[in-house]
This record gives sequence, structure tokens and C-alpha cells, in this order.
Amino acid sequence: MLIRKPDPIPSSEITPKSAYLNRRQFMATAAAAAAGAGVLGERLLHPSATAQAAATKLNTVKSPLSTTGETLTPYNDVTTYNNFYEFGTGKGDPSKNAWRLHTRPWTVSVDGLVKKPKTFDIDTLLKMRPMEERVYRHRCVEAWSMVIPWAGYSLSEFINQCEPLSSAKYVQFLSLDDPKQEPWINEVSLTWPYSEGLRMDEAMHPLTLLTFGLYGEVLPNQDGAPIRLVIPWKYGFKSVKSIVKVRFVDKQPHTAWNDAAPNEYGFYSNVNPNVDHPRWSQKTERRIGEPIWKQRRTTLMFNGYGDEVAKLYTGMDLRKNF
Ligand SMILES: Nc1nc2c(c(=O)[nH]1)N[C@H]1C(S)=C(S)[C@@H](COP(=O)(O)O)O[C@H]1N2
Ligand SMILES: [Mo]
Repeated sequence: MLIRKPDPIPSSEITPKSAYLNRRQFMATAAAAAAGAGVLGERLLHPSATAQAAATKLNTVKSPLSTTGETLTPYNDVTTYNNFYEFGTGKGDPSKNAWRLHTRPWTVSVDGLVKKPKTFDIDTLLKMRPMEERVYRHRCVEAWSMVIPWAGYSLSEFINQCEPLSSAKYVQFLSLDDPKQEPWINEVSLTWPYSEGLRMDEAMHPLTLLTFGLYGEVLPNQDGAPIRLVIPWKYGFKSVKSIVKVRFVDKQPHTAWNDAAPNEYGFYSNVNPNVDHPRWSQKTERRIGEPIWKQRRTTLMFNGYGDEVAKLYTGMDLRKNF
């Protein structure tokens, strides 16, 4: 993963997220929207964009697992500064290109070490549990971070429905792999589909969120619609987007970034300021959306979720198991 400069693209988002924005942010967003009116027109005219614009609101309940006391990263940054290599490698590419993704119909199939393989429809999953709003810090391995109000429920709720066998020790997650919708797949040398994995106890941890939305709405395509993971104590690349397959296995599954550079991206990928990336420091991070002089901040062990998750790793050498 290279550190790239964000593309200086105008906002194409006009829905004021006034419930979350203070007046000043609101004015800035409105001004950006006016400047981006041409872009917006194109987006609204695109047939898939209009079809998917229906029913975007999610009813959420507040979760006690939500992080408090942090300023939320503005919606505009969360949805225009993305990593989603299926839609290009630039930070601004996914927001420009991910309208190509069709999120209905959508199913998630479950196989491997389970009682019997199953397929879940996305609309069944949406209704399976109460949708919770969870504010989490989001730390990319590239040393930038955000604070995002996600909507979803604990992955453990879903795993229980999958009825894994006791022989299942890990879970693998696979993203959509469709060069017709995601032609950038042919240009980027990662092993496709994008694959990620968790040890079973990590997957069952209540903080691990099966995510359907952000800012009280369904996920924008560029953020991994219609269903993704969010694992707040791990680097962002573990948070696999646009999931179509979940596989229960007995051995550590291969992962896209570990395949690409095993010395740079380990399987565990816990946020750890004491273990630098071979090409840059992980001691600090840049909080996207903050004024430039306030962006730099100290990175916390386990991204600040150590009280909840450190016990998963007792006795492990976190330098070896990075
Ligand atoms: N399928 C897929 N999932 C992915 C990625 C990707 O390129 N493809 N990028 C990862 C990385 S590096 C990060 S930091 C997060 C970014 O999520 P966000 O764009 O919603 O902030 O998604 C992760 N999930
Ligand atoms: Mo990332």
C-alpha cells in the first residue's frame, strides 16, 4: 500500500447530514455541494445511482459499545477518501467509480466447516438483528485515521446463525470479484477476490461489527456496500468490503495483503504503535478531516481498544505476530 495524496475532487454529496454536522461544517458541505453540482447531475442521471437511492435510511439503536468523546469525521471525507482497490487505487477513485457496483440482488453464501452450507439474502441479514450505531476509530495501515458512526450488529450474531462446527478455528471473508462491475481488478496485482480472515475468537468478539451502514444510512458503494466488516482494533485492510462469501476453516486462511507483501502486512494486523511498518512509522497517525495543524496524533495500542481485546493475545509475541 502506497501513501498517495488525496485527489482534489469536489464533493458530489448534497444530502446535508445536518444531524451530525455543526453549522460551520454544514456551510462548508453546502458550498462544496454547490461547486460539485455538475458531478452530482451526472450521478443522479445514472440509472443504477437512482435505483439505489431508494430506502437508504436505517433505524439504529445506540450501542454501549460505541466510542464516545471523539469528533466524528465528516461524511464527505468518509465517502470520498477510500481504499477499495476493486474501483481503483487512488483515494478518490472509489467514490467516482463504485456506482458500477450492483448491490441488489445480493447474497452471502456460507460454507466450509458448518453444519450445512447456507445462503443469506442481504435483506434478510439487514432485518436479522436490531441495527446498532457504533462509533469506532478507524486506523488505516497507511497511518491515517477517521472516526466513523457505523451501523450494524456484532458478527457473532451472524456466526451463530451459520452453525459452525467445533473444528472451525478461523473464518475467511471474500469480496465480490466481478471484473464487469470492477474492471480495475484486471489492473491491480492483488490475489482476487479480496480475502481476509479472523481467528474464531476475534470473529466472535462483540466489537467485531458486521456493517451495513454509516451515518444512519446504508453504506455508500465506495465504503463496501451492501455488507462489510469493521474490526476497530485492527488496521483497516482487515475490514473486508462487499462480502459475498464466508468460509469456516481449520487453518489460517490466506489474505490479499499478506499474499502481496508478507513482511509488511501480517495476518493479525493489530494496530500497534511499537511495531513500525518496514517503510514507515506507526507511532502516529493523521486524523482525516481535522484542520492540518491538529491532524497528527499518537496511535494507541490496539487502536485504543486494549481493555476489550488485549486478552485475546495473551502469551503471543506481537512483534512476530504482527
Ligand atoms: N474488498 C476490499 N475491501 C477493503 C479494501 C479493498 O481494497 N478491497 N481496502 C481495505 C482498506 S486498506 C481500508 S483502510 C478500508 C477502508 O475502508 P473505508 O474506505 O470505508 O474507509 O477498507 C478495507 N477493505
Ligand atoms: Mo487501509
